[in-house]
Amino acid sequence: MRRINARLFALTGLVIVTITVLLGLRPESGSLNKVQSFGKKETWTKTWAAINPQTQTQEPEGTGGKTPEHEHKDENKESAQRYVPGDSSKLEQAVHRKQVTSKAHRQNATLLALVRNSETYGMIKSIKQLEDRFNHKFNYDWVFLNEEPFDEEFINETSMLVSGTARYGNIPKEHWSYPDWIDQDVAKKIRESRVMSRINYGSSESYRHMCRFNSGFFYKHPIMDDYQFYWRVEPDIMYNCDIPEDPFKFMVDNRKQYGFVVSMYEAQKTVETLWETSMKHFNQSGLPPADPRMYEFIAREDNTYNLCHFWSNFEIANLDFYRDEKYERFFNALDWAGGFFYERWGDAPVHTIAVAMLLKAEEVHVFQDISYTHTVAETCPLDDGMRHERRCVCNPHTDFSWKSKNSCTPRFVQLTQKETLKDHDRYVTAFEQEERDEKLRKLQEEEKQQAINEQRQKDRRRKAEQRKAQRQAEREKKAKEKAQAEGKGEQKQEQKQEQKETVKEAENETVQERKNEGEQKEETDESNANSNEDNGDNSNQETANEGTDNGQDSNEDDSGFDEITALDNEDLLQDINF
Ligand SMILES: Nc1nc2c(ncn2[C@@H]2O[C@H](COP(=O)(O)OP(=O)(O)O)[C@@H](O)[C@H]2O)c(=O)[nH]1
Ligand SMILES: [Mg+2]
Repeated sequence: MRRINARLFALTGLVIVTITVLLGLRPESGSLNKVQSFGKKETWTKTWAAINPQTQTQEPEGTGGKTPEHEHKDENKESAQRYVPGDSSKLEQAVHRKQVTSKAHRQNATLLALVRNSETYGMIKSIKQLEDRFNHKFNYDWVFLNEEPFDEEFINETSMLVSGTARYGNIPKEHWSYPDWIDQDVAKKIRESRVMSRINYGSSESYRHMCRFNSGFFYKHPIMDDYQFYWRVEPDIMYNCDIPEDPFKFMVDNRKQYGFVVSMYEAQKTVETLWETSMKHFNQSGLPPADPRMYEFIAREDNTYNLCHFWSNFEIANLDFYRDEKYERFFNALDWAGGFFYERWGDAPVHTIAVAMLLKAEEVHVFQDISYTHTVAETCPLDDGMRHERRCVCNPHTDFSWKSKNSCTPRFVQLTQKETLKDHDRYVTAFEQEERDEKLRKLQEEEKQQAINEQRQKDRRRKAEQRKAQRQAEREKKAKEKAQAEGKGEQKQEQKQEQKETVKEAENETVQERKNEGEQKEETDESNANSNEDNGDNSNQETANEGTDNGQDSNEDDSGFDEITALDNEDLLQDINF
């Protein structure tokens, strides 16, 4: 009977989910993201009390608040959550035990990578970075997980580089497949839709399994039972500074549950109904935000999701946070809603919403002294002393955390600064000072360039005036001399001939003058180009701007030149007096 009930509810749920998803794909579905949700700051408790009764149990009757996933779990508790020792061995493919040489005291922690065989050489780059910068002093274990068996090449290449024991785990099928309530045809159609084709990984099936695994299963792998903290590592990442202190120890000593280095905004289209689903779950479970500051970190004024998330490709966290029933129920609610397959929910926003709802600000840490690079983002300490001391090879001017408009870290720091960041003021002050310096430098450069241009224009006008006066004097002198030499009774025909010659001469002069001006301009352009080159590679933008400025200047100069020569010709013709 219970089974029939469960199937019936699963079927009803499936219909609801399918309708929701299809609605979610319509353009006006943005409103779905707006939910009746928790209020903020001082008012959130009130709001919570007010809205809670209205949003009570919308889950199928008779489940006692449990989703079919819970039912499934109850029936197969052992297989779904934990593996009996006999089975565990199948999931640990290989172990390369290393002699621990470090005398440093280690925490109960491991470095963890979910990785494919095809990423072997990206993975060893990451291992080398972390070993050189950190782990050679501590010899923490490495755990590698894969839904396919690791090949010999992967095991050989990676085990050679790690200083701690290397463990290779296979992911059980149940953790990397479709739950039975997901309509795979619908999921496929969504993946193949135009909307998804425009989203990063929107059409990928394996990416969805990966995100679901990282959201609700990585901590359930039997190998992970041996540890309390993990540090997530991906292939092809970089650590650009030494890490002299043990971040695991920092987490333990300071009672931190979750640590990150980068936070940023998620693509809205990947999480159309994630917020709504999450808030509904927390409302129904009677779980208001544990800390209004953390809620505010991810919520807009109107209680919708602001899309901020901790970038989970780096995270150091306490596995007990995920093993807790509160997180487990949250994940089950999301999994039941189907958004890992019907949308493209990432594990990063899933972890972030859980952290922001269930932890206090004091339990979350931003590692600002770790310089980390992954694809589009690189963090770099702004403090010169720290960078030099830690032999950093990163550029503080392009630090993602404080320089990118896509970074949520300043928001996190503003909301939680005193508790989470001792030297916040120093970072912010340095950042603001740098911005001011940059503006001032640009302004001064513009002023200098303007003064140079004005002076050049003045010089050119002065020289043109001088030349004009000189020519006028010469013409007068010639005319006088001629008049004296030939007397008054000269033939008119001769006079005309002479006048023609004078005009020709004047024209030649004008051509010559244009040529001179052209040469001068070339010289100026050349000298500008040289001075741009002197500014170095970083000034591309400025160089482009300067180029435009020069273009304008030279146009102005040309028009000045034409004006002057036109004036000359007019004077000349008047002088000639046909
Ligand atoms: N074993 C396995 N690992 C995967 C798969 N897809 C992604 N990963 C791993 O999951 C992590 C995130 O994937 P990645 O492609 O880097 O996604 P991105 O960081 O969001 O661009 C990386 O450590 C990948 O190696 C997969 O299909 N199988
Ligand atoms: Mg990656």
